Formats: sequence, structure tokens, C-alpha cells
Amino acid sequence: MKYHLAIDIGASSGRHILGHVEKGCMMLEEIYRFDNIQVRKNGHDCWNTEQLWQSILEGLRACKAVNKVPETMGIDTWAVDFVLMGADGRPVSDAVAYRDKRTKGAMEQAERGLPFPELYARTGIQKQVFNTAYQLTALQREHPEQLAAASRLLMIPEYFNYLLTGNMLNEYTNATSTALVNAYTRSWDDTVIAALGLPRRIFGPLNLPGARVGRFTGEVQGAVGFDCDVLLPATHDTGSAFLAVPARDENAVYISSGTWSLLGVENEAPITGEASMLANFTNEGGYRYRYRYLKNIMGLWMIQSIRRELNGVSYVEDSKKTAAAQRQWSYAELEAEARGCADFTSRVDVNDSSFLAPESMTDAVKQFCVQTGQSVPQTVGELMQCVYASLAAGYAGAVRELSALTGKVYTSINIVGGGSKDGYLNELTARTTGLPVFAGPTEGTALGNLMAQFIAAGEFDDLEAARAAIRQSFDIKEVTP
Ligand code: LRH
Repeated sequence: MKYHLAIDIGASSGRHILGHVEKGCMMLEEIYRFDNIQVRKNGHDCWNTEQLWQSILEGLRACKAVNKVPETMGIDTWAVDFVLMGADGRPVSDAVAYRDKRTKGAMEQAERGLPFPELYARTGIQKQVFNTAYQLTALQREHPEQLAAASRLLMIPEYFNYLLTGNMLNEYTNATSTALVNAYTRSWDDTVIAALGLPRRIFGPLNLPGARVGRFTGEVQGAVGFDCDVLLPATHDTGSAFLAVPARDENAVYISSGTWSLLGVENEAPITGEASMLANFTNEGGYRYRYRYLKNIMGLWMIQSIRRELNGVSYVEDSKKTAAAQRQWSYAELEAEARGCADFTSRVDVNDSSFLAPESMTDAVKQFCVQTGQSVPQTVGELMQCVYASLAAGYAGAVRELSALTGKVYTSINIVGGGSKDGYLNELTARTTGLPVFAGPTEGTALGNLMAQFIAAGEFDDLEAARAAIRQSFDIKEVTP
């Protein structure tokens, strides 16, 4: 049996998923799962890269322990975040997390170098305060010495690939999330980079998914007990997730549902006109140069945050500690509470910036209701109902915008990712959009990562063949409006 391994790391947890192909069906097996908890470092919320690296190694050892050593492996993570590397191959920056507040004022600063309409016309990337372009602008203000000392910029998956193999490779799909890649030439945009005053030398050649990074270093082989080919999947998790959507036809809207809900379609060409810019739709680079035309919607982050607050835990270690909670809420219990308050009518705009990284999500939701003259949720059920229904309303609004921007009528919604397990959200989505929802596969991102490896290994001839196999391999639930 030939195994391939996806290491899929999201903002709150990571997993090692082994995959193989048997009689044309794709089979997945979760080998290892770990938490992703940020740390406070040098005044910023940072990814704990050391802890993540140890978890990556631990999961590799777990493959060896069950005697299922993969022939190839690939890593995908959330986008936009990076580590700057010095000429000696060591990091010269922390891996600051994208919700950290360092980017305050960075958009305005970047705007002085390059007005947003020009940036959008060139890159097609939405305006989000956490885009790499703005993080680098913020870094330049706070730590110009780090940029001066940097010889390369590695996105998070590329940093781990470097630790695994000793090779530094930049990958195209994740690079587009920096807002520094030209949507038409599909390579780094020198004009944008110069206008923002960034050093061109830190951006290496762009490699496509399927490319080989290298084999494990001797040290890694010693630590995990085997050697393996490291490949590039679409290293941006959303790029991998969209690969794994079992769409029936060209009229399906995709949602990759996790910490974020990424709602959109795949296009052959970028859309960078004014209407698209004003609606803040993005054109992220996809597998085989397709464009993911989508909108970021706040997503399960809101539900995860409220649950953490109720349970008295934080997503950043050793900070913002709340008092020990009376009880621990499960997602299923929160969903049941929401269902019990189905007639609660207050709604929030889930894309309001107050929900990006609030001290308390619960307070932010209540505050929004106060400011908009709506009844303020008093119970857990009312709070959850408000968030659930607001998310579904956000989806419906985005589908309407998408239709207007592409001139197409959409007839179904495919949801992949962990959030596709949320039955109540699926029901509300079907009801609010009036469209049938097809939910699954839940491991969409890891599957997309594996599909790039399966194709590179010749298990499937091409993407069409791999996609055709998804529906016969996984259970897809249909929810009618
Ligand atoms: C989802 C995701 C999304 C980005 C955000 C930073 O995990 O990669 O596509 O916009 O994280």
C-alpha cells in the first residue's frame, strides 16, 4: 500500500491525515491531532512554531509506529503569516499571528505608498488588515532591523518544509495571499513591492503545487525513523480545501468552513474591476492557476470564541486568563441552545471589524446589538442563535453579491471542512439562501492536500479524475431548504 501524508494545520488545531487510493476510492485515516495555541512574545501574539514543529515530528513518529510510512507528504496551513530568515538560515523575526494588533494603522501607511485601487487592480487581493503586505508594513515601522537582516521570507508551511528538508521554496497559492503577487503575471509584483518599500530580495521564485521540496534531513530522519519526499500541495489551506469540493456542476458556490468561512467559486481569470473591489471579493491563486474568487466571512471563529469564553480558556497561552468556568460547554450543547431560541431575531454584521480579535466576542456581539438598537441577547441560547443566524445571513448576502459580480445564477452550495458537520448552520444556510446545501467532506483541506500528492504520484491522471472520485469516496449530506 502506498501512503501519502497531509499535515493540515489550522488556526486552532492541526492533524496528520494519511491517505491512500484503493480501487479508485480515496481513503483517509487520522493518525495524530494536536492543538495550536498561540504565545505572547515580545509584545505580540505569535504562533508557537517550536511547539508546532514538535507536533509535526510527533505525528511523523506516529506514522512510523503504526507501520504506515508515507512515500510523500505535504503541509498546508492558514495563509498570510510568515517568518523572516537570515542569511545563516535562522529566523530573524517571530511568527506573529495575523490577528495580533501590530497591523493597526498599517493599511493607512501602505495607502500612502500605493493607493488601494491600484493595489487591487494589480493583485486582485481583498483588503484585510492582516494581509502579509500590511504585516510587513507594520514590521518595517516597528522592526526595520529585522527586514534589513532578512534574506528570505518563508510563509508558515514553507518554514516547516525548510526545517524538514533544509530547502527554502516559496509556493504560488500561499504567496498570492500576501497581496504582493500580480494576478495577471502570477509572479511577485515588483511595482507593488517597491511602492511599499519592501526589499525585493526576500521573495524567492514561485513554485507550483506538485513540486518537490526535497527529502528529510539526516537529523529529521533520526528523529522520526524514516525518510520521505516532501511535496508542495496548495500550501494555503483554502487552496487545498477548494480542490476537494465535490461540485456537481458549474453553478455551485463553495464554502470552506473552519475558523473562517470562505465563500466563493473558481474562475479561469481574475476579476479586478471596481465593483469587485468595493464588494471586497478576492482572487486568490489556486491549483493549476485557477482563481478562487471568494469572500472571507468571520465563520466559526465567532462560535469558537464564545465557547472559549464560556469555558474560561484563551487562544493565547498565559494571557487574558479568565476565572475558572462553572461548566464546560460542548459545541453540540451550544447548537442545542441556539435551536431552543430560534425565534430570537437580533442580527449582527459578521464581517464587522469588531469581531476580528475582540477581547470578548460575547461583549462584542452584545455591543453591536446595543449600537444597532436591537434586543441584546441575555442567555447563551440567544447569543448563539444571534451568531448562527447572522452567519447564515452573511452567507446569503455573499451569494447575492457573487451572483451580481459574476452574472451567474447559483443553484447549490457545497460546504467542506470541519464546519460542514454543524447541522444547524447547514439548515439555516439552506433556509436563508433558498439553495440546497451539500455538506462534506469534513476533512476537505487535508483531502485537497492529498489530492495534489495523489496526482503528483500518478494515482490519478489529473484533477478532474481526482475530483470525480470524491463523491464515491465520501459521504456527502444533502440539506434541502
Ligand atoms: C483560513 C485562511 C483564510 C485566510 C486566513 C488568514 O484558514 O487561510 O483563507 O484568509 O486563514
